[in-house]
Amino acid sequence: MTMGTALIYDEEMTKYKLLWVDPACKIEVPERLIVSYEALVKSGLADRCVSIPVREATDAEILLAHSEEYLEAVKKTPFMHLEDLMTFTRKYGDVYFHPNIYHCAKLAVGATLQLVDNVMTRKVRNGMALVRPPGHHSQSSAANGFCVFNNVAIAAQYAKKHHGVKRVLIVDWDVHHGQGVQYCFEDDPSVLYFSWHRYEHQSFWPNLRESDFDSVGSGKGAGFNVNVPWNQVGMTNSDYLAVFFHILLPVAYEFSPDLVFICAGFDSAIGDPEGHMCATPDIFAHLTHLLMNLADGKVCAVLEGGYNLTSLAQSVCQTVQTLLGDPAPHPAELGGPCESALESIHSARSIHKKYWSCLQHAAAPFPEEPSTRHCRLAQQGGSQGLQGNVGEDAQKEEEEEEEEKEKEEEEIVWPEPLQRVAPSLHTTLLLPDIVECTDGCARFSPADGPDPLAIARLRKNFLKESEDEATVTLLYNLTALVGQMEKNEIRNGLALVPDVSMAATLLTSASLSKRVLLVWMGEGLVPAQIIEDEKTLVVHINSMAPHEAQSKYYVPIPLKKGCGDTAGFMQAVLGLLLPLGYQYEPSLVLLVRPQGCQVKEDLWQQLTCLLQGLALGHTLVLVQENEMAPVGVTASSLLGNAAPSLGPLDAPGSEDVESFERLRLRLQTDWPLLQTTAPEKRRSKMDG
Ligand code: X5A
Ligand code: ZN
Repeated sequence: MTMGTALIYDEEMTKYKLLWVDPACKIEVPERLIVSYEALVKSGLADRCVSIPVREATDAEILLAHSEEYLEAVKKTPFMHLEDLMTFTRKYGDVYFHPNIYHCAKLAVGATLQLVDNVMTRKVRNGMALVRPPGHHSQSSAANGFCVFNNVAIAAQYAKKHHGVKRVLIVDWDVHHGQGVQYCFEDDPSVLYFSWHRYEHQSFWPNLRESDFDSVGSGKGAGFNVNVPWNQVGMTNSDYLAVFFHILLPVAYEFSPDLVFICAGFDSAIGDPEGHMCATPDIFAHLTHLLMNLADGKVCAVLEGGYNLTSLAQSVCQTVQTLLGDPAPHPAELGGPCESALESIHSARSIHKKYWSCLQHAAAPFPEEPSTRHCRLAQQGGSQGLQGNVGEDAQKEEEEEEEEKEKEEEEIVWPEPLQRVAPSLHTTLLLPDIVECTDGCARFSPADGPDPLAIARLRKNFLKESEDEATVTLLYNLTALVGQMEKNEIRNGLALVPDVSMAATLLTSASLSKRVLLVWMGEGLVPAQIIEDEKTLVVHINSMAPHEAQSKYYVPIPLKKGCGDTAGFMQAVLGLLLPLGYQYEPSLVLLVRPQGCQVKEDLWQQLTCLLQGLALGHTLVLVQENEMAPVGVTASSLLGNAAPSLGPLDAPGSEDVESFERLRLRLQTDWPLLQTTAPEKRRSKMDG
């Protein structure tokens, strides 16, 4: 298996720029690409990727998403002089042409197609194309928003046509609505388009009614267009994660794509002059990670926007480093989503509940008539047309205003993302001698050999006199393994133990780890000695007989049909376990598989893979010794191989979902990332 990460870039795409004054377009500069690529080189990430050359897209390829008239018109631009370029540009919104942009636009599409070819033929697992011009605003017959050809839309059509891809997911995390992509696939159920975007009740560019949450697609494509409009600026890491946990991921898993595109615009990051959002660059590591177990790991990230050069370069690095498989530090300040984000989440969930079984139990839409919320159209000066026909005074004034704005933006600072060091030991296995070690893993042995003092302490504090030498050694080794994880010398591990209860009790009792997220699988009881408190959050999946504790650190998740209920299981993992885990911020994840645990292999792999977004990837899997079957697949997941696709999901058992929702109600005050809806909105005019 040669499963690397592709990086597709060519300096040629830096060779066009704005040739006249246009405040709306001046942020789209060649440096965007230069700094992004340089940051990848400087950090050593570029070297770790498989570098793949760009090519020009053919006419036939461009015509997959554009009209012949439009292509023919753009073809003439390399021969135009300034005046004609300006005139041509004026036909479209917030875009500019340059004699070399047609060439670059063909390379941008070609780069994206190269990425698709290499991912689909498994030459690489995933990859990123660093391109200019961006694509998601361009339409069948129109350039728009710095975009000439719709790179991702063309690539999605191409993947269907040339690689037999049946279902494509496009995740557009750029801060603008990729209306061009929406239009292209509006009635197409084979392409699921998800976009969040700054909207502010239609007052933000491109000011389209159809960017709101109630544009769900049409005809056969109804339900396959998911818009999450942001009605305020300043959205944070929590807001982004909440949308992933409660809208995008459940829908994406139910859809089960064969290929995932990311319209990877980074104007949704802090410091961006367009977005005015507050999510930090490291959030893109987690957003990327959360998508990497869809479609067997086939993820193609394609650059769209991003106009703060510092934020952009950092965000690009975070994305690529995650595609490469490095662990990500915990995102800062996960306080929970804001009220406005919760309203958006609520609206999107309720309008989509009739299309997606995973949202069936979403609350009803807000009572107000949605149409009353679209009347505030912006006074967006200077965003249409060119500066040329504006009087000189007005132009000066605008420039001064712009300068002022820029000064304000300069003051936005945020800490540089932490270095992400991958421990030298990735996956260690603690296995009885007779069990063979999986390729790519190392058998664990304590760094400095067994420490007699520590062993004596272990005997005295934890064990009954009766325990045999082998048990003592094993338990000692487990503590040593966890110790090395805490020091970041080892990333993760798997231990086959004769008594998972004893091992889990030891590892949560000793003050080894600061905070343990204990995920207990199956119907058996969590050992009574394990105390749920701020040092141990217990999530028991498929607890049919939970104990009474109402602690915020004890979360019993029932599954009536057992762990064989794929849809119910994923609903619990995406909507409860992950938000809890992200908010809890563990330093270690203990995933316990006791005897007789019925969980299906592919679900177990999804769970193992997804949990590695937590605790810097420090996961220790404890498997009851006679359950030997899952060692190989667990090790593979721990090594960072993508979990296999689950296929389209059915509806989760409705009794289970009802108990999930009761659980959410009980826990969401303590764990705000669990919220899926805004606190009761104040009564409107009706009561005077
Ligand atoms: C790709 C992208 C933004 C256009 C903004 C125009 N375009 N006001 O981010
Ligand atoms: Zn954008």
